[in-house]
Amino acid sequence: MANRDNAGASATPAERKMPPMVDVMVIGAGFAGLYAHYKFREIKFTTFGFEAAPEIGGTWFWNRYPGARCDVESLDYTYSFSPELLDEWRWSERFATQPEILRYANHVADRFELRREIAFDTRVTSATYDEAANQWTIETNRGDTVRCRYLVTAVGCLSLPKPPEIAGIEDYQGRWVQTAAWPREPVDYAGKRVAVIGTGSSGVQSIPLLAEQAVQLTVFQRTPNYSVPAHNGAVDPEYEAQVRADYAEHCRQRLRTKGGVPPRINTGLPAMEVTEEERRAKFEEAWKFGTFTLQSVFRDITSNPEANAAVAAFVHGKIRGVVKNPAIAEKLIPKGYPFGTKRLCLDTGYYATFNRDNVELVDIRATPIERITRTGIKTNEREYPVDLIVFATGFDAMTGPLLALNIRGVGGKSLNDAWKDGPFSYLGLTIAGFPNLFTINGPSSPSVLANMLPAIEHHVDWIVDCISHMESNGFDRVEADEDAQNAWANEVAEIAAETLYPQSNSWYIGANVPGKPRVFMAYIGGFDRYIDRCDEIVGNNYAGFSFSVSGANGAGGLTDGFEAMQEQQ
Ligand code: NA7
Repeated sequence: MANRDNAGASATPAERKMPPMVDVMVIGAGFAGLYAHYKFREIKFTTFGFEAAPEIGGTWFWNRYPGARCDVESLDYTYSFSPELLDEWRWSERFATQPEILRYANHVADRFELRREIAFDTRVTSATYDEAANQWTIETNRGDTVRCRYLVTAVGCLSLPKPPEIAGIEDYQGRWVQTAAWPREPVDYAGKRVAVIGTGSSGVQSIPLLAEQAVQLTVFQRTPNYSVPAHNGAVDPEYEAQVRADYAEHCRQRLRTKGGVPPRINTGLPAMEVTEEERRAKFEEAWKFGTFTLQSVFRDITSNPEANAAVAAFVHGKIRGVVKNPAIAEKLIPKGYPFGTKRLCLDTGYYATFNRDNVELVDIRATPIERITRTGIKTNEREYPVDLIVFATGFDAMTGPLLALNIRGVGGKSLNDAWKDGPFSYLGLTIAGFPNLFTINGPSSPSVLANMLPAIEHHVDWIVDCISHMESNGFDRVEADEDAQNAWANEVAEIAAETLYPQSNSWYIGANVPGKPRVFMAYIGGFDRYIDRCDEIVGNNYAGFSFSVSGANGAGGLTDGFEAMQEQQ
């Protein structure tokens, strides 16, 4: 298993040329962290960053399992901040693979020299606000202590994998791996008996490839997921030419959409207002096109139970059409929750994989796993001997990575206490009681429901504008008001309640992690509407935020010190 906690590295903070103080500390060096460094450098702020992985890439560094790909089309999974970057980067596939996305991240880091202020192999162990100094102190597992005026988290939404939760793992004599921490050296599964636990996106993407080489693949399914064919292939040259004719405008259009991706097939109609024949034709068109279109081809798929049932029945028919054994097909058909309310998967040959002789599906709701033994997996029915267990069991999503930072705000209050009943945040960007802390793609922003790249750019731009506004008005402390935060939490919950999403036991609502509060954690009103709300609040003189002058001093001197140190290097 890849080591997600590289505590063994030996250089001391002094040897590592750690700055004692910077303007902005950025935690994480995925797409969000990289852009934050770029943007703060543009306004001449000093930044420094810690990253637990040995390289940049965030989620795209860790999730290197077979078949790992983006489920947003490559031409849209791009930064828009640099026209030159848009021009020069060419994607090879409609949905990019993990290695290609990691190459893109590295290209961006090289092109804009973004590695310079990042310490890798370093995990943040605490972040504490010092009210007297109006500074944050960040500590790491390598003994570093760095202070900063502003703290920006860029830790990702799906970056804290759930531990294997099944009894007996310590007894197992074979090898086990997690999709979310797939080893860098090749994992040999050819000719082996392989088990996969979990059938979310990571399971759905890896299962067809594992099945091709394993002598026997056993899939342990707790909840069947809806998956639609990706129809991956080379980037369509005609579509690419159309996008590239005015790429910047295409990117601007992303900001005016519900999901951060300009829709290609969208009737804009309620599904039940057309005839059954027309509805079916549109579902077929969306199915053939791929992407998340089936979810948005009619405007009420995720809000009207009747519309949702219609699309669910359509997909059930597709699964029955592909899977030859009717009993297996029935096991694979999602039932009991609305279509699309657990994250939809995009696949290449997923359902057809269950027609293979070397693939077996175990429904662990019918025959629960009792434990892992020395040699395999034991359900209440029988034991399955396996050489390799792949845990594709997902993440403590959205709040997990933030809570793991051990953040303490005003009066030493911990974020874990503040969020014991669920994540409370204003706009998903700031948290009452935690001044000068900004959370990129934090809970209660669109985050996982929007295309990550434009969502990141929007948040980083917002944060930089907010801090620039403070600086130019002589303030050095910003904090969300508790009332505004509560009102925002209500707004987010009310919008979610208008949809079918809260009905399913998804990670959006924390249901996949035992004991996690059941709160819908993303703003589901649409990326476009969210941007409008942010603009409205800024236009209204940052309504709901308190700006102040802390009276603390000393920050500038130390910051200047780091600048001098950087010049010497
Ligand atoms: P997901 O979507 O959370 O899927 C995890 C899967 O593992 C899902 O089928 C879970 O069943 C199953 N699971 C989780 N815990 C257990 C235990 N303890 N026992 C058995 N099965 C379990 O994670 P992914 O990594 O696939 O995808 C995450 C996102 O990454 C994805 O949506 C894309 O946005 C990219 P459950 O459904 O909870 O019953």
